[in-house]
Amino acid sequence: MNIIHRRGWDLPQRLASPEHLVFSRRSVLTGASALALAPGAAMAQRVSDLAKLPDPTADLYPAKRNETYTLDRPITDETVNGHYNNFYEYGTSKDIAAPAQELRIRPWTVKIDGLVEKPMELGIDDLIRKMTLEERTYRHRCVEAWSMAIAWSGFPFKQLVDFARPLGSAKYVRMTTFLDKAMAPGQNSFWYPWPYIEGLTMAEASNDLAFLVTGAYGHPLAKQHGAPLRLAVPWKYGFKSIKSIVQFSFVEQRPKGLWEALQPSEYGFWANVNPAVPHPRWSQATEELIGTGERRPTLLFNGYGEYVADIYKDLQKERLWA
Ligand SMILES: Nc1nc2c(c(=O)[nH]1)N[C@H]1C(S)=C(S)[C@@H](COP(=O)(O)O)O[C@H]1N2
Ligand SMILES: [Mo]
Repeated sequence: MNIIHRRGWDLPQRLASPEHLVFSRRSVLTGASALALAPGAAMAQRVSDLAKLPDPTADLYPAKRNETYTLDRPITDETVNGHYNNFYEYGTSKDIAAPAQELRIRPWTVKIDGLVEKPMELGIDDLIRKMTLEERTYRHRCVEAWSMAIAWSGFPFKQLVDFARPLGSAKYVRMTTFLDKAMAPGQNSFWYPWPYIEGLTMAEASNDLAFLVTGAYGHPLAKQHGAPLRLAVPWKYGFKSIKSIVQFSFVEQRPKGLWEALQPSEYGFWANVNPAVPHPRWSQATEELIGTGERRPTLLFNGYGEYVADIYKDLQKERLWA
């Protein structure tokens, strides 16, 4: 047992979060960012107007379920799930569902560029209709030691890679979220140079499990889950799953994601799930199932090792575990 391990056990759950790390350091410096995050009455009005717009892809749901990916636990209740999100563009609490309704998801343009045969820009509805949607049930494990099970709809990341036709020199995919400080007040806070970015290696992105999500629970994605397009990589800690993506760049250099940029000692590039390697401030041995409170042992690669372990076999020198 190392020192880091023992230190982590002492912390109460409410302190065991990236959020705590960021905001305990910065909140002393500014009250302005907190103010900018408070939803007002005007926002509530606009929210209800926006909620009435029909989704142009609604006819594609529910998508046919791919039965390859089965669960060992019930799907997390949709309402519970929809009020337990991390989407700092709309606030740092878990319940950002109401302010996140300010996100405008049409028109929404997705750029595919970098080391590709031909850079492209296309509307989200175009992109979604070029792909084949399916439903998959996935378990997700947050670095904060809680987990959820979700029925996502979307398409394999591999379909997007094939569509993009990357050059042989491409080694990573760098994904970027929208940037609009008026629409997303959280982006006014200065603790990170927005927009949020995240990266995967080509091998990770092309793996069967890597999934680009457009819907959940049999309908188009709720905004707080990162509509209209987000990533789901269930063998990794949740913070790798970037939301509301506007750009996929195929690049040679390893991208530095938001959490890695903030605290590389705690949130590394790879961030695969491993119950035997504690976070510097807490154990990763077990997880709490959100919605039921049940605790279960956490599994290596979150139980998805048969799909992904091969990707990492020649990378022993890298820090693969968060
Ligand atoms: N754009 C954006 N993407 C993001 C985040 C964010 O704040 N902004 N939070 C990340 C974190 S820390 C987690 S754990 C997951 C949470 O996904 P969920 O809300 O669907 O559970 O989204 C990730 N993607
Ligand atoms: Mo997270």
